Amino acid sequence: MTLPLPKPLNSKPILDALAGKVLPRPPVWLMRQAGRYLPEYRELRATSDSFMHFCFSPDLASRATLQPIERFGFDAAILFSDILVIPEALGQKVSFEQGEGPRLQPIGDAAGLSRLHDQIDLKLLEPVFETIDRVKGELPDAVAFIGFCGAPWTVASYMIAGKGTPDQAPARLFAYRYPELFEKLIGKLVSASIDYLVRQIAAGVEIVQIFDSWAGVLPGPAFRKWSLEPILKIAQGVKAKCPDARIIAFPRGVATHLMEFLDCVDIDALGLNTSDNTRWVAQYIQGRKTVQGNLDPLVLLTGGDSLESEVRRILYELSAGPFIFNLGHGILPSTPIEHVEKMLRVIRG
Ligand code: 1CP
Repeated sequence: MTLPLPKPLNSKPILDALAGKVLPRPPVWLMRQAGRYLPEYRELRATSDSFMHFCFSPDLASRATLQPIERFGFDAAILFSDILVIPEALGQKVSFEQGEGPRLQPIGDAAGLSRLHDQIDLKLLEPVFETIDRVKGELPDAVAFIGFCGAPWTVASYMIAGKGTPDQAPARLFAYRYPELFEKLIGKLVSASIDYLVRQIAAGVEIVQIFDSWAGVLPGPAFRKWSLEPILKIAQGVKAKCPDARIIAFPRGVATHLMEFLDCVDIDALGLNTSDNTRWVAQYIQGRKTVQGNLDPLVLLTGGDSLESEVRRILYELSAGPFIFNLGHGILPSTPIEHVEKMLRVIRG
């Protein structure tokens, strides 16, 4: 009888980087890597007239998840979905107007809040778990699978404004004026996010990323209460039920609060935003935590020599510590494919 050879600790470079290993070349994936800059995505998207329907179709969402892997061979796939499926599963209808972004019935007061379900309706999210199940059978061995949710503050900001805004003023006003009500909403989103992420992990993702895209608009005390603490609770809740799952947090634009965030929140990697100082990160953060980031999406869009020199600079400054190459925010829809190819050539050497 021949015994199977023992497997290496991790056959996936991203899991090694998340375990704190420094690799000869960093693994790479891109935020929003499945999306409108890909012609094959635009073609697939055109087969469905509603974005939410697309997200809730396991056939379409699984194909969209796999497209950037097939084209570029990234080191991770990210589930194709949206952070706003949580409000939908809490009973707040979400739609996407062509070219205008999300639309929800805004929550302005206690009555609006009381219309939400007490708990997330996981049955409604069954197609998302089905998408995960389909994708995991298709991924190459070395490619990791990332699930995600929006952090409570970012999701709440869309639930309150009913749409995207430049500075989340409606949610900030709501939180300052009605802190008890806001706390209820955040508490509901914390529980919903834990339940949702645990189910994603049970369905087959190995890593979850928590996007707090709007953390950077909050002053210190509000940042602690509405961004840091809820993410801390989600990380604890997920790790309590799924100790092997890996967590990446992306508290975007929080500048000097990063250190406090790391002191408090138990995560496996920190997502850097475009303006985070990579030399400071190398000196003060990478000794204790894997980082992910942070090429400016506008540099990727620009291409040419500035792309090459920025990719080289980031590699030079962050490759001595545990590191996953990514953008500092999502890829822009007008980014040329050749620029992504060029970026990968520079990273892969
Ligand atoms: O028709 C379309 O193609 C709509 C465009 C689109 C796409 C491709 C939206 C609408 N969402 C998505 C997918 C998506 N969204 C993914 C999975 C794909 C991937 O990453 O490859 C993820 C992780 C998200 C996350 C998301 N949605 C965030 C957090 C990350 C970030 O970019 O800050 C946020 C804030 C959203 C809300 C949202 N969804 C879509 C849009 C246009 C927006 C932003 C709205 C606004 O602020 O105006």
